Amino acid sequence: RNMSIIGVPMDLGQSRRGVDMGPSAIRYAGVVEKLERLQFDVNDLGDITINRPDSKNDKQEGNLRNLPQVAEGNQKLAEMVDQEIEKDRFPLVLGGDHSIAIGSLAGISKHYENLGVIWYDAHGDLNSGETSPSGNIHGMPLAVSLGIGHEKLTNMLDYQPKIKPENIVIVGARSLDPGEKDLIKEKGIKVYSMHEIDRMGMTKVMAETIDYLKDRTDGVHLSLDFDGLDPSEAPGVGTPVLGGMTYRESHLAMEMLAESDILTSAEFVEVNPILDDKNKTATVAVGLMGSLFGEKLK
Ligand code: DIR
Ligand code: MN
Ligand code: MN
Ligand code: MN
Repeated sequence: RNMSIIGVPMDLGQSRRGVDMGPSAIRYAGVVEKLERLQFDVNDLGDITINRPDSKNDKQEGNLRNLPQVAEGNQKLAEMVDQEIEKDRFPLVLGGDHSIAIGSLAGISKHYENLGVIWYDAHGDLNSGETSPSGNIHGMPLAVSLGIGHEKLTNMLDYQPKIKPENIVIVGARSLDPGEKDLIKEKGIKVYSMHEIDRMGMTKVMAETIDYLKDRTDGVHLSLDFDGLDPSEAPGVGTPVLGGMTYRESHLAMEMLAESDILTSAEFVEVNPILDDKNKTATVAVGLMGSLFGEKLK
């Protein structure tokens, strides 16, 4: 199988420096070697250039920090992802903060009638300028992909919405803002919070997720935010939340996805080597990619 790696050194969707070095940290942890050992034809396309704002013009344009630069970076990513799918290559996107899901989904979703999305995250990322407590765009990409938010983001590649609410499954949520909870209710978005993971176990959560998406979608994107994992096992993240999914639960989830063979694209985001413990989080990332791409099956 053919795979293209795209690095996105984006840190403008949130407030802590260092997450722009996520792609380097994941490469350093051996992502290319791992995937080649799994018999992928890997093309590492390097990093997209992210232009930084020249002055401290924060929170311009309706509570959206760094909107022009975030939009520009995501536009480039969307075009690149689109091209790789066109060439029949599996896009593997390395973040960067989670705002880059805006570009990934814009590029991917053109190719599917009913794209499914698994949002593996402590957060819902369902805010807009109106509901966001922070003004950080990394808390908004799922809403943007539903067509909710600033039109510079929602209308990327000139179509919207990118995804339908019934094709989303959020896994691992434990920190949702009031506006996000309202939107989840209003749209009937499927959420397995930590409560359900504790009660049902990860096996049942993933089995249900896969069953649910298999029937209704024609492609599935995995968007994995490392703060979905417990900070004791993935400390290198900008917004850690206690009580997350374990290393083992996460491997199990990836292995079940590998067995199901439903994935058509993936992104791994929010690895921040500056906040990490000896590149532990990037190392976990490469381990999880091994499981996701069939290490156990080969
Ligand atoms: C919070 C944090 N809900 C916000 N979001 C994060 O700023 O909108 N998402 N950290 O991953
Ligand atoms: Mn195309
Ligand atoms: Mn996120
Ligand atoms: Mn998160």
